[in-house]
Amino acid sequence: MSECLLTEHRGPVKILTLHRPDARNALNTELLAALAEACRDADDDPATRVLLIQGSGEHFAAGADINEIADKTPIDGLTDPRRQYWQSLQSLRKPVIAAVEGYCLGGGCELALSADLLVVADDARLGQPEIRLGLIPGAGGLQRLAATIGRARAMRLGLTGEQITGQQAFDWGLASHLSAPGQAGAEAMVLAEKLARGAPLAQQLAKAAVLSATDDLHVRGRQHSRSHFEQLLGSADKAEGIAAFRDQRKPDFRGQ
Ligand code: CO8
Repeated sequence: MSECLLTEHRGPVKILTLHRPDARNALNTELLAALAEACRDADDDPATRVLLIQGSGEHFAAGADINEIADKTPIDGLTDPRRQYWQSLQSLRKPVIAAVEGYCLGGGCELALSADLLVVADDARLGQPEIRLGLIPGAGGLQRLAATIGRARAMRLGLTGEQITGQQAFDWGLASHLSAPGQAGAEAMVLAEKLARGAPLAQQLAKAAVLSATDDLHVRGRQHSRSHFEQLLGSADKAEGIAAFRDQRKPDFRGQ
């Protein structure tokens, strides 16, 4: 098992903790692979009733690993296993809860939005900052935002890359539960234990019913986004966006 992911069974709840604290738990391929495998196993394991995903330390996840993205080209999209990992993470039958503290950005926000229930600390910071790197979210983040908080707010987050607080995410209907700072994991655990006492088959079908009205409608849009994300990997703007992030300066985008 990867050192990037901590796993723990607490009765019927499987807790998966993203663990790259030095990189704000950025989702590199190793971490995504481990997470996808652990989630698939938990989904197939009759002893597990609920999955809980959280970040170690003070943050959930600051997105895909920018150092990996820096070297990716559009052609990598043909061989990159991450597409499959995301697919696995987004097709689980059992209830998934995400507990969000601190930064929850980019692919980290897409992961949190893929969860069925989202517990956010009121001072958490959520957003899709990919646009500032000359990219777009590649795992369905903008479709989910549009379906959840509407066109205007999805445009605002997608085009500006600005962050919102956990309180705003809750007020906008993006998060299902709000906690005090530092309490998201504990509150998510209480929720997970409650769900674990529920009827598994009915939960599975209730989840499927909600997804049929939200996510399932956007499958084609998500595939487009993934392809468009991969296209942008070859742009000069992406190289400039990542260079600017590393140099801690403002990017000079040229539309190339
Ligand atoms: N990738 C890799 N390393 C990161 C990332 C990241 N996303 N975020 C932070 N780090 C690293 C920093 O480089 C730094 O490393 P070091 O100490 O070695 O210099 C360390 O974590 C701490 O970061 P900061 O010093 O910047 O910490 P701050 O507390 O000042 O700021 C922030 C934290 C606000 C999170 C800041 O680091 C930041 O803006 N990070 C980038 C956020 C971002 O742009 N995320 C989007 C990435 S692109 C993406 O997610 C595309 C998803 C596509 C998914 C589908 C395709 C598979």
